[in-house]
Amino acid sequence: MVFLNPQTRVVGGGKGMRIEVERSLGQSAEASAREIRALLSGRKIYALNLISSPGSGKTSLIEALLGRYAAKSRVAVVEGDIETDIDAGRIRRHGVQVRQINTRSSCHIQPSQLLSVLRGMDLEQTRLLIVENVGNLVCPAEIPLGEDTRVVLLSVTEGDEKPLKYPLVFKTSDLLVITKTDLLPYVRFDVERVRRAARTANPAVEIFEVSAVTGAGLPALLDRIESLRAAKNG
Ligand SMILES: Nc1nc2c(ncn2[C@@H]2O[C@H](COP(=O)(O)OP(=O)(O)O)[C@@H](O)[C@H]2O)c(=O)[nH]1
Ligand SMILES: [Mg+2]
Repeated sequence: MVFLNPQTRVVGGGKGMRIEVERSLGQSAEASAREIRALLSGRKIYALNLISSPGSGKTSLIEALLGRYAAKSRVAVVEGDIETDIDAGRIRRHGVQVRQINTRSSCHIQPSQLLSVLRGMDLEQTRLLIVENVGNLVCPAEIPLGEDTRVVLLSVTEGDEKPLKYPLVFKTSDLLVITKTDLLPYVRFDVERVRRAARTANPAVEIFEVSAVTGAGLPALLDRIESLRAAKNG
């Protein structure tokens, strides 16, 4: 059986059959991202795209930030997972508007999926949109969703060489959040090595160290998100 990803089509037939990347669908992903950007700008919504491996602490970070966010009616969350609405259920408990996208065979949220979900949401009061992408350090980095700020998370249990092994996501992210710092005493993880590698990939990257368990570093991250949001939309 042949599985085709959504950006692939079969052209020709018989002996001459070949599989070709469908460029126009790639362009349509860009067009959807442009539409998302226009929709967000028109409504004065600032959007974060959270990217990391599965289990790095994306949902926990969103929950910890929501716990400190006074105006919950101003936040909306979109969860991306291959299957289940487990993460959306976790976020819903915090009293914010949330939608779940199940991507099934795709290792990242498609811009068209996000666009269609956003069109069905009540975004009247929303000023901050947090998108949790599918847990993957590779594919989501290749697909802009029209976000204002891309955030890559790396937990201290994943190894400090990851920025060297997966450079694209570190190169294209505006913020790097090193998570689970409460576990630093128990693992070999050289924070300075990660900082150096991340800055080599992207000299402008802003780096935060947080623990969703102890709350360390969360106020600084939240302040920065709020100042970036205000700088865009006032
Ligand atoms: N010790 C510790 N564990 C954490 C922290 N953040 C998340 N976790 C745990 O890491 C696991 C994965 O977290 P989750 O937020 O679901 O990660 P996601 O898959 O990236 O959304 C869960 O067992 C969390 O309880 C943290 O700051 N410290
Ligand atoms: Mg999650």
